[in-house]
Amino acid sequence: MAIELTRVEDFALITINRPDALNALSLALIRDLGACIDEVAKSDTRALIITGAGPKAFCAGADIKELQGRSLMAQKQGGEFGQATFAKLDTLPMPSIAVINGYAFGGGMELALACTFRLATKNAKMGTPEIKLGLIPGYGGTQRLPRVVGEARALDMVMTGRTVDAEEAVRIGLVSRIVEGEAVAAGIAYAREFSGYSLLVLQFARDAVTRAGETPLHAGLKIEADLATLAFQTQDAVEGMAAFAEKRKAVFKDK
Ligand code: CO8
Repeated sequence: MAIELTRVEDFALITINRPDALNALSLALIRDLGACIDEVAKSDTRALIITGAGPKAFCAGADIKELQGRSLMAQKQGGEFGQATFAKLDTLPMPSIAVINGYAFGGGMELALACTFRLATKNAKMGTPEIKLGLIPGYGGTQRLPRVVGEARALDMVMTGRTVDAEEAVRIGLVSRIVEGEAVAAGIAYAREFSGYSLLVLQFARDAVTRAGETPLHAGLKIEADLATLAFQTQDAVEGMAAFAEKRKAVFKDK
């Protein structure tokens, strides 16, 4: 299979496994990726980690050879299908982490951008090189990239197609951290930093923050007030505050 879904401890792991083509995304692979994300959504795992097989690539983007010669209609449908598949990550009940372990170009960068968190190994190289092919990003990149790094940097990346290394990526906020060692182990170590918290409240936090990039301030403050009030009403909030008062570790139940 060009895509593998496994479980490691409390976490789901999706590995894009097509290293001969630098894990490029064929349509069939995107379909299988969507099915894997649906399965993860129904599981009791605490986070989803996505990474690429082999030593060179997270994912080198859409399969360029497959794109060649497609009809306009097929291309439009393919783009919308890719967008919809990656958008499943926006509403996944658990946080998602892209561990960018090498090249993340085009659709690969867009997949990483759709994840809640992005980590980069030292050798990671990222970018949106579609312009060099006479294309523009089509799996959400023109919309998610400016929300993550700002309009000026997004225009710079999209219109020059240049490559960003791990150091620059962390500096401009494209990734949260550079990680050492083996990619999956690094993803798990990061997931452990939040996996003991309430999944419900983690969702409220993610949703409130991600809305900030797309909502006028006053509407965003209303969303924050509503989600903060919802969080306050959870049993996990009762437990968290009681645990603080009683000087013990909170035990959250996602309720
Ligand atoms: N698609 C298909 N095959 C690929 C891709 C790709 N994106 N990337 C690499 N490969 C293949 C190569 O063809 C090669 O195969 P083969 O051995 O059969 O010739 C193999 O992977 C290894 O690649 P290289 O020999 O090129 O490896 P290098 O280490 O020399 O170079 C690079 C690595 C720099 C990553 C180089 O492979 C490269 O530039 N790849 C293309 C990157 C790119 O342009 N990505 C963007 C693709 S377009 C896209 O993602 C648009 C998404 C939105 C679509 C919207 C539809 C509406």
